[in-house]
Amino acid sequence: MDDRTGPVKKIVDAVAETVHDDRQPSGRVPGAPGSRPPQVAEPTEPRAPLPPKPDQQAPLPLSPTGRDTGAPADVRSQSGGYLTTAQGARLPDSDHSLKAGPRGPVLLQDHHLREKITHFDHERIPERVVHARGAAAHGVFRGYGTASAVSKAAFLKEGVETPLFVRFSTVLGSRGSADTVRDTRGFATKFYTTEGVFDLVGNNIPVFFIQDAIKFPDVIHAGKPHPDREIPQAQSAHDTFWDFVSLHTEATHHTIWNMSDRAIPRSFRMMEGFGIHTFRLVNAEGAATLVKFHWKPKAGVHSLVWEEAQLIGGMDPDFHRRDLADAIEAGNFPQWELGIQAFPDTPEQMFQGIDLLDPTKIVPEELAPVQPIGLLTLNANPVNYFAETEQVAFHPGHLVPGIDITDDPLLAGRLFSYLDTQITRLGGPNFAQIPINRTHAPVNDMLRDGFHQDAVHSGVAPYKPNSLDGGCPFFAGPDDHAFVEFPTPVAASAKVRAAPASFADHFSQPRLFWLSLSPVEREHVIAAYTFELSKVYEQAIKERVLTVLAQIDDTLCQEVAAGLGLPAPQAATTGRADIAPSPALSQLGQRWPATGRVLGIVADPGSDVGAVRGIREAALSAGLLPLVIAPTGAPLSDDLAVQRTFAAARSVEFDALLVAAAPAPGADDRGVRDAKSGAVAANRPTLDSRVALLVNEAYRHAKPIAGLVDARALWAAAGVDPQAPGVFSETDGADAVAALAEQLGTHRVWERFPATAR
Ligand code: HDE
Repeated sequence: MDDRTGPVKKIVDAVAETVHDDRQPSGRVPGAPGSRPPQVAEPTEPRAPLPPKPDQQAPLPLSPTGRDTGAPADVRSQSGGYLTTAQGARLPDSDHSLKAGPRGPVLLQDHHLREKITHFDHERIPERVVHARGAAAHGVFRGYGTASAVSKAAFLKEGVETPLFVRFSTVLGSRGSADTVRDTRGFATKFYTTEGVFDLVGNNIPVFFIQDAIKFPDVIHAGKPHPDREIPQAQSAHDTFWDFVSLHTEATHHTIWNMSDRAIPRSFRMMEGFGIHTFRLVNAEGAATLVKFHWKPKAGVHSLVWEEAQLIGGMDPDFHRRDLADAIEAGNFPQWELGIQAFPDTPEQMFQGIDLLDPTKIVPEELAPVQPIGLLTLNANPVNYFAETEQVAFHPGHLVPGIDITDDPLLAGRLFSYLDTQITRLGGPNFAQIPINRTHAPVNDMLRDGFHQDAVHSGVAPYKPNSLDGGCPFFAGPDDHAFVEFPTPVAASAKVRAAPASFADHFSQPRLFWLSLSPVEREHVIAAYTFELSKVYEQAIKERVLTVLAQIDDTLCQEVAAGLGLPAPQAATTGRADIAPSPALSQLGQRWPATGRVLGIVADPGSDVGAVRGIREAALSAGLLPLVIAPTGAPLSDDLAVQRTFAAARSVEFDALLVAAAPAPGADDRGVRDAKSGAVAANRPTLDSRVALLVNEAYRHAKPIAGLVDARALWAAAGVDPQAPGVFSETDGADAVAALAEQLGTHRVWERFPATAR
């Protein structure tokens, strides 16, 4: 079978064209709401609907049964220049109900009113019971061929390009909650392969809270808001969460990851992804290999600091989805390598003493290196959030030949849950026919009828065996790309409700994680536990969590206890395993490209416009996204627009700052107008206090900052030590940009605030 035929080839080519297409005129700021700017006056002439923006892509116009329709890409969008009813009848007015005279009453015969209101009444569908808040993008996966020895999956072959759709999410919050809460992130990928859809439904943390799916309702009920007052939203910092995880200690490993910087990512683009469960790959010869899947971001793994995450929650609750969409619109396509850790498929399903069926355990990369098998590029934003991001339906049971499951008891429950939940969420059993869910492989499934049936099946014999339809459809053999379950031997046993003995170790891997972190990262873990437990009301729960922490590490336990003002329980050192750290678990210690990072350039009307223009250009050539921050929105010159005003800007939006001027207080730099105008203004009446706050925050958040000569007056007002690491005083704008870009390779300047001895 040709790996790239029909619709798949079409979308891959389209995607390849967009990858190489310079859609983003250099220097354009992402975020335009439409493909053409509006005019000031209300338009008077009808015209056809505008096309999507160049960075956007709709699901391919395939038939519900996977056929290439040859239709234009926007075939499903609205058409015509006149307002119509749902039946296509043109309407003369949609501003007034039909009334018996201008003063009423309103007439029941107003079919347009009834249609409009009835449809509106039913616009919402149930949000996902978990992972309700998400953002997604289209992209392409290119196989390296390196997995072909272990898997016969067609999409993993060398050079094969497969369209895909990725949805990132938080777990606990409702659909409207903030992006930057402390939580696990979902990382779900739908590959539209030639052999059917393959869904890799993973998270950004490599372990899970529970070992058995039967506990999922428990952990989620504990993490969701309290059922009486429905607070707190999208957070684990409350009694029920800590009550559960301190009693059900298999949650300890996932919990310590949640208390680490991993739970407050800087961007979806800067997260690792993990399949968590061990999967079973099967090659062309029928041999099996156990594997764990990893996504490694090309941009590196970076996080926010907690104060930033909290500020952003209020300032820009859409921070992560905006970041993803903006990056794609600006042509900074996020990329991840897919990799596998491979293990022999032995009857014990253990690797170096680690139970591969236990989803609360990792295998350190130092023991089993992650081997790259392909590259994911996200290169197009969805055209419509509801149609695509909301309606996409993932399912770990969407597998293709060459990728099979193991007996991980957590995975077993998921294989039931995901199909079941879509029936409520998407209103019936035909959700696979929704455009974003349509497979790109031919479908002849004999599933019939049901709500929202979009296919028009022909023939009279949707049953097997039949003769009326010539016995069709036929069963496929392995040589015809059939998905044949791997004949895993099942050990003779008795029915039990029990876990294997190896699942009982709940603390050695949380300790492994703790020991593998750098001192700065450990400080953050201590702070996170202390913060969360300070929000817990019941003393007994805090004390119980401390007994769990005592099993992980003495310093961790003692520091958190000190922060809570409680005595640290006796350390439980007996049985604490002698553990070698895994450096791969730390986010620090490597350099990464700075592409796509946001640079704030502070300027004012008195700034040397040529210098600011030079800074912008240098930043764009370094792959950064430069945003000019000035007292008002008035352009600094004809060709130098302002993207942020002092009143609207906050440091959390920027990865680095370049201060090109020391602006005098703006007309609105008054506490009565803007509370950000604080005490600094009184001390330094010649400087705008919002800019001082901007710089001070960036400094505290360990971000690189640079100042040109004129700007240095700001350092003292902003509480910046000019000698501190990552503070650059340059005379030349391009040099300043180069220094900042270089420093962004390690993301933050932690050397500015050395961690105490841990
Ligand atoms: Fe999920 N999970 N999950 N989960 N999960 C859902 O499916 C469930 C688990 C994950 O962007 C739901 O369509 C059970 C592990 C992601 O649409 C639901 C168990 C991992 C997403 C469901 C787990 C995940 C979901 C809710 C315990 C990482 C979002 C709506 C056995 C490997 C996908 C939906 C998206 C979504 C059930 C555990 C990841 C209810 C029962 C482990 C990324 O079916």
